[in-house]
Amino acid sequence: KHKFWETQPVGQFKDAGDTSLPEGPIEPPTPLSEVKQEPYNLPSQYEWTTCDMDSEETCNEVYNLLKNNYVEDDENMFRFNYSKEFLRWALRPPGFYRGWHIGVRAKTSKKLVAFITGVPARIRVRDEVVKMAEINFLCVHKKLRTKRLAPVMIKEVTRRVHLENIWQAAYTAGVVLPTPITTCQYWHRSLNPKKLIDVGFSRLGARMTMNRTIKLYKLPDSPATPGFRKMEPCDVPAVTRLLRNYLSQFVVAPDFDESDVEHWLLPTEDVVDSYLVESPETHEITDFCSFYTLPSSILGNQNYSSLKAAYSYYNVSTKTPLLQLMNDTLIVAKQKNFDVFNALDVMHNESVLKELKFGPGDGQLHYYLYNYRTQSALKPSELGLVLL
Ligand code: YNC
Ligand code: MG
Repeated sequence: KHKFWETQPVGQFKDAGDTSLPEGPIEPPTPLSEVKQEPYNLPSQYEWTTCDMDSEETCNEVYNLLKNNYVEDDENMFRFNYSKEFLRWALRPPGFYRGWHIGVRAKTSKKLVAFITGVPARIRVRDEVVKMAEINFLCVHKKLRTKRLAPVMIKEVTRRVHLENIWQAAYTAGVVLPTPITTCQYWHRSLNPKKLIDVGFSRLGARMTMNRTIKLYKLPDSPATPGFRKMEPCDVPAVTRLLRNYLSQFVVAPDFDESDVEHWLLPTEDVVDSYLVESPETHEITDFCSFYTLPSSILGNQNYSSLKAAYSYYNVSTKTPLLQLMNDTLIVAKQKNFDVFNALDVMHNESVLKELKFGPGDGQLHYYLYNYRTQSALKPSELGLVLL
């Protein structure tokens, strides 16, 4: 059934529920001298290219490939439209490897036709901090689908990760592969219900009018929590402490240091937004929330071409109840003109989603580890990792 994935060191469906298998690496590392030194072979019309995301021209090519060929919803109404600034942020974290930004070009036209990326991360699984690659942006041009190009790209990124002496990876996908560590659901909170209904993202509820719907989703003009403010560079040490302490309770979570927090969580315009609560009395930083900006193209609508979506990222509540913190997050997202706020049922999110008027989406997001077995599947609430 999975001709490629059956050959890979991932949890296999036939082993599901076998508790005799130990948690940890499925295969041991091999000596670096035994890692294949040459790239895998592509069909003869194509060639490998390393995509330099510092180059405006290359970044444009990647942007356009993804804009036209990346992930769509099941009904092909929307397609992710990651911005160039977002791609630069996502692909250039501390210690990134340029060689992990892998493209495929047509040899004659030099047109970019496929892409896959990795970035380095330290991810903790229970008590073990493991160096991993986070794999993302796997994309094959629509005209080249189902030709088994994806397995070659996955093998090539794996080879380049191995050359850096890294043997594990984390990734998410909307499709079921062998074998998810957990399966999460997206929830959506309407901020601009009229537009969402007009473009077919949501439907008017039973016995609801447009005016009642608009009223239902109305939010206050400004956040309610005293001391709620945007994160600044001087907050990096305090936010790192707060976040590290919070993430320590989850089975799988990133092991963030200050340079990671600076990169992943300091606000970057139209890419990532972070807010915190600074106690007006003690000036202690007690709570934190963040979201990233990922618009979708609206395919074939007369009136609208883009859906402005915010995605919940990392949130920490120690003093302000999570419900109030997330409500303030919705308020700033509304102020910034987002149409919808999305969140997965990871960490403690599930406990507040319904009350905040999120509705469950269709389509699930499966989380995977490469060459690392977990004893059993996790609950989404045991997962402390958000991938982009
Ligand atoms: C997928 N999303 O099952 P089997 S998510 C992984 N992730 O293999 P072909 C996938 N594998 O089942 P196509 C996958 N989708 O026969 C399909 N596959 O064993 C597997 N879509 O290859 C599939 N982006 O080339 C099958 O299929 C084999 O032409 C079939 O290409 C697939 O970024 C794709 O959804 C997804 O652009 C490129 O459909 C194409 O259809 C496409 O014949 C729209 O491939 C965009 C889209 C995926 C977003 C993502 C995470 C990717 C993770 C990849 C795995 C990483 C492993 C770890 C590597 C480092 C290890 C170290 C150390
Ligand atoms: Mg293909």
